[in-house]
Amino acid sequence: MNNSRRNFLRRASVLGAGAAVAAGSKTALAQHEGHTAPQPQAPPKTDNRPPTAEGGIVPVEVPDVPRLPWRMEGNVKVFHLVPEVVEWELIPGKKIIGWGYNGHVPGPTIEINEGDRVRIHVTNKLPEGTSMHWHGLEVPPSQDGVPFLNQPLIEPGQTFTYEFNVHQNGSFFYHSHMAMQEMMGMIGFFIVHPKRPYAPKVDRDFGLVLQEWALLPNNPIPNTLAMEFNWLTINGRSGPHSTPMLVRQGERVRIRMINMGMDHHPMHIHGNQFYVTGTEGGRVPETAWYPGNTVLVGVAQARDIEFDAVYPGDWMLHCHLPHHMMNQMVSMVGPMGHAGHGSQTGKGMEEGMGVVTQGHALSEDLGPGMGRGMGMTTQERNVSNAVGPTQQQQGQHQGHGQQQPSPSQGKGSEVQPGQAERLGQVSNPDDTARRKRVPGYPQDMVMFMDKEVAKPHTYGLPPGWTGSFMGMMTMVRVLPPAMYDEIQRRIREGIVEAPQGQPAGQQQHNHE
Ligand SMILES: [Cu+2]
Repeated sequence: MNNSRRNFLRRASVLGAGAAVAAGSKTALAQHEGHTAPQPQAPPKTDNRPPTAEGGIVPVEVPDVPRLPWRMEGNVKVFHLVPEVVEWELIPGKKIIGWGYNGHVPGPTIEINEGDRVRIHVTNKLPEGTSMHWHGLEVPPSQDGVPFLNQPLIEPGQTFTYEFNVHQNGSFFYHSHMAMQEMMGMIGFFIVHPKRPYAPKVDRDFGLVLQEWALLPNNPIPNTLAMEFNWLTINGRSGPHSTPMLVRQGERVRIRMINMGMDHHPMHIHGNQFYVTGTEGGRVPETAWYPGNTVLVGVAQARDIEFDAVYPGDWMLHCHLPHHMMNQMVSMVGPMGHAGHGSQTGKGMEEGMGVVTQGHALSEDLGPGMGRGMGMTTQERNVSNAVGPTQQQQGQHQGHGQQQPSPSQGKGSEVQPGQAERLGQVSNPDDTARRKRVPGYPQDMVMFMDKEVAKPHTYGLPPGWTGSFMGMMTMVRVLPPAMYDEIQRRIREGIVEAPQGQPAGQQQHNHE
């Protein structure tokens, strides 16, 4: 799997180099079969150049996702999609096995022009049947991809070919039309550039695919039945591993977002206002644009936003559902770390998200834990923030009650003993025992991965920046020209350095 993925990547990068295109490409080799005479001047037979680098339209950048190569056959753009099992990393060290296309989740980006005729061969390498739906595109019923309604299933090993004209423009996507396969990751962008550029023109055009995954500890295969999701990704990666979008200060930016999952995502950008300029139905007339800094990208929807990047800075762009702003959340964060009293966490992760075999879900036997047990503790603490300590707790902590100041709390504390616990005022962070008695503790945790996720694109970020990036989070870096050029140089030369210098707040701000 890794190997084929690497091969795909290598091929993609070779193709990206332009001239040397045909050399390593199977498709190209196949095309040359039967040709005996050398064709040194022959133009590349496959291509993944942006289709419309001229005419004021910029190619779409989908961070961490390649563009699907294509070749011309007559006047038809020909693509080849391969549904298959894919292994990849959400963040360094967190591997997952999903289903995608051509070695990627989400699948490679199809990018064409309005008016193109496309032919898309789909070779199914999955162990079960699949089919392709071109979401939002007005195609003949025979090409619409609903199995049994419009076509037979594409069985394992089979190739099915779709062909249609595209008369629309906008942010569309392709996906498997098998519901559970969608939740294994089977989606990709299908971007159609307009014949005439939208006004005003943008300088940068980005694409973000929003997905979610339910992953039990030590299990790399997404639980597609789940209704709760603990890993949230943009273009297949969770924060802080998502590659930042780089913008030169003053550029006009478009960001296209599509969502295929069980939840809607309110996508919020910091420090900027944008207009919503497009939906899954295409361009929104300018008279209907409305400003915002948060746009709800519902399931099966596309939303395009545009703004002028005039404020230099590193601006977060993230889903604002609190549970979508973290990684690896396993049920309730707080009680997990507590040994002691409360209801049972469940017998172990095997039972988690599975079938209840002993009594009902809230019974003594299983408790509301439903498999939260991870070996650290067998019971949960009382989790309600609305009530005071239980009788049991009060009994255990005699001497810490409101009426009886404890010796430890007498030292310079202005807060009444007991009261502090309720208010969450723990003056000494090392007083672990006391912290644990504060209702609701702990909630948020922080993890730093500066080195692990360092890329040329992260150059200049403050040490520790990764502590605030989790789940469905990325950022738009609006960079002064010199810094922008320096990072572009580092990308070209492959220079990767972990952050250096002062942590945030201890350096000079570069904006007013
Ligand atoms: Cu979300």
